[in-house]
Amino acid sequence: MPIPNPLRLIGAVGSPYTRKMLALLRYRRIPHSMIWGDPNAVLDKLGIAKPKIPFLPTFIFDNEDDGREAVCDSTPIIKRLEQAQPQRAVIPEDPALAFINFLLEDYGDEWCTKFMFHYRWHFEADADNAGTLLPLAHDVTLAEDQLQQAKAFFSERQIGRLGFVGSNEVTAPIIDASYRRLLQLLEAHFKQLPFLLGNKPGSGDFAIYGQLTQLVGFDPTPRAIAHELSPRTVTWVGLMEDLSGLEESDWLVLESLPDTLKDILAEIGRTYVPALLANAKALQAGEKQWQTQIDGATWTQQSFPYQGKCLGWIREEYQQLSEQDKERVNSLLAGTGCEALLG
Ligand SMILES: N[C@@H](CCC(=O)N[C@@H](CS)C(=O)NCC(=O)O)C(=O)O
Repeated sequence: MPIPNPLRLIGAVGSPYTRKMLALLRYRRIPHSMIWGDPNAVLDKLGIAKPKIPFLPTFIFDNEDDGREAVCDSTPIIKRLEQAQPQRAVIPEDPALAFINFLLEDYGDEWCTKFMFHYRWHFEADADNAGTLLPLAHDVTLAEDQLQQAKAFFSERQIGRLGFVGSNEVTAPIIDASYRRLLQLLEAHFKQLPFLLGNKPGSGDFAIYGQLTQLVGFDPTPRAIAHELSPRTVTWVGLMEDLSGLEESDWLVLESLPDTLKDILAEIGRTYVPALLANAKALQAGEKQWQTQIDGATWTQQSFPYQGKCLGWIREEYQQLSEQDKERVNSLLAGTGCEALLG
């Protein structure tokens, strides 16, 4: 099916996945129409059936029977857009490089979001900021008493969800250290290259960018840390927002990626990989909770079926590679800790 013109999406400024996709559409020059709002309300108004959980962002595509369908989940949507429009792709043609990009995208979506959610609701100053700004993003004219009501309702619900991402008193220092390391690694990387894999962005850049829009631009604690540790990342987040004018350029070949990218992969291996593996093991055993050593401390959190699927998708992507491409991936991942994902 061709991409509707314009492609409508419903989302919020305080939603990292909305920002990921909006920047991606701009870079890809896909005509779009951004609807700021609650997908439930907007879809009801448009008379379009709702997905099981209408996440932010929700996209509206055409379906086979001449109707409209509401679709969520940014990663498969990115693939769908690549198939429909090959120009200005965000998935590399080289399958081995595409696999590394996929891993970076998954890390951005699933691990960096822990930074985002943790800092937003763990400390009082951040929770106070988000509690006020998020309801206003739905309606900037909201009356003061309604704003206070919405703030109380929303903050309580979100703080209650901290456990879903594994944020608690024990994991707080691990999350903080992991965020700071990523910023330092990105600072070093951006001295070499303007994007993760070369001179143009891949979907992995957009995933990490999406989370960083919030960490750098919305929540005060992680914003101060980013400004302290990585001026290049802060600037990159500003640039990523609109790359519609970036000239067509290239990714590097996998074998010539700088060590700074390998260091980022080693960070993924140090934190996200043990979490993915422990989560999958718990799901298999039917356990509702898991705990494992991450970065020298004990991480405890609820099992999360979606991340079980993420591990399955990473393995599927790897299995689809030719033997030669597997070898190329293996040699890049050797010693990073990410190789534990593959088999
Ligand atoms: N895997 C999804 C995640 C999207 C997502 O989690 N969106 C959040 C907001 S940023 C959401 O809608 N959460 C449900 C809620 O807040 O009720 C994607 O990549 O699009």
